Amino acid sequence: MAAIVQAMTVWTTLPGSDIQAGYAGTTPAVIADAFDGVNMITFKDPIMDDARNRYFSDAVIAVGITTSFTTPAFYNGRWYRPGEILDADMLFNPGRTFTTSGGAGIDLQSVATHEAGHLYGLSHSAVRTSTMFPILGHGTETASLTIEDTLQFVKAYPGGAVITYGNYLQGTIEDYYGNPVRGAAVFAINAGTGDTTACEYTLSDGRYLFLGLPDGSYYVSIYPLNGTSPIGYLEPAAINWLIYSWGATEFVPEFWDGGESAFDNPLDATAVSVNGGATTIADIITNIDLAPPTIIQTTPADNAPDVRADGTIMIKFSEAIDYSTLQGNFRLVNTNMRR
Ligand SMILES: [Ca+2]
Ligand SMILES: [Ca+2]
Ligand SMILES: [Ca+2]
Ligand SMILES: [Zn+2]
Repeated sequence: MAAIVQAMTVWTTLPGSDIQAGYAGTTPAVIADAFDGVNMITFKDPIMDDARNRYFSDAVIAVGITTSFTTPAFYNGRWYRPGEILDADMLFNPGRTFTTSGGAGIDLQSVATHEAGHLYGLSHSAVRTSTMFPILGHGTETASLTIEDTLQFVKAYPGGAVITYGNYLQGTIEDYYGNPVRGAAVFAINAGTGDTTACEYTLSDGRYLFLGLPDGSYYVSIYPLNGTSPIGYLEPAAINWLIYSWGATEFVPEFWDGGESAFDNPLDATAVSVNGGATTIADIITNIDLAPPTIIQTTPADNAPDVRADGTIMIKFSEAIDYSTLQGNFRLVNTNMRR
């Protein structure tokens, strides 16, 4: 109980945030109902029990599930705004072993702190050291919060002082044609240490906002959620429903530099100064991708004989491709016509 309570309150006691949460007691209910208005934390929900119904895989340690509507909705006697949370439940996998003492098992408070972030509405972060990174860190690493976690929470539940006096680092990510680049991961990298301090994702209009970054100099970089190693294998589905619904956007990763254009050197980086509650702007125009995708592997191999015309052909490219461009550019040649 102490570990769970600590996991819930480590967030709500963050300086600058304005939200209250409290323990309301135990319940005889077993099923975590997403619409019962009870924010339940359970180790017994049979839906998580791999041995019985395998609704969740063995790999799942716990889930934090929030219920909200995507459009304004009247429910249970009141209106809810889109995205407003009306129910939040935390379900631990009954098939896993947890510990609060460093013994055998998974550190309960570390898992609960991550899931508590979800209960408060936070998405997964692309900052690998953060508690909200989707993959559990070692030992008790995620029982405490990083600057990234703190910033995300305070931005979600800001006290008036943060809104009035906090640092703003913001901008728009657009392509060469002025179209917004949605769901791009934007990183604020400490120019002194090279460490990634924080991450945001661009909204549907291509805008991003870091609120309350500590004073300092930062590089701003963008990276697509393309499931590759530099982005921690993250894809839009791993972040949140909204970004997933927009789909992944492919673009060339780059830094903000003083002369931003669609043709700059993606490695040119200019640090921006963030301090004194001022608003710092860093707009990025994504670069025209001049490197075409190349074929790295085909199955069957090129020029392989006796390939079945109704078999599966697999082609692996060096990067994501526009599927429609394959039409008319791919054919099987029958070099050995026989009847
Ligand atoms: Ca519930
Ligand atoms: Ca640039
Ligand atoms: Ca550029
Ligand atoms: Zn998670």
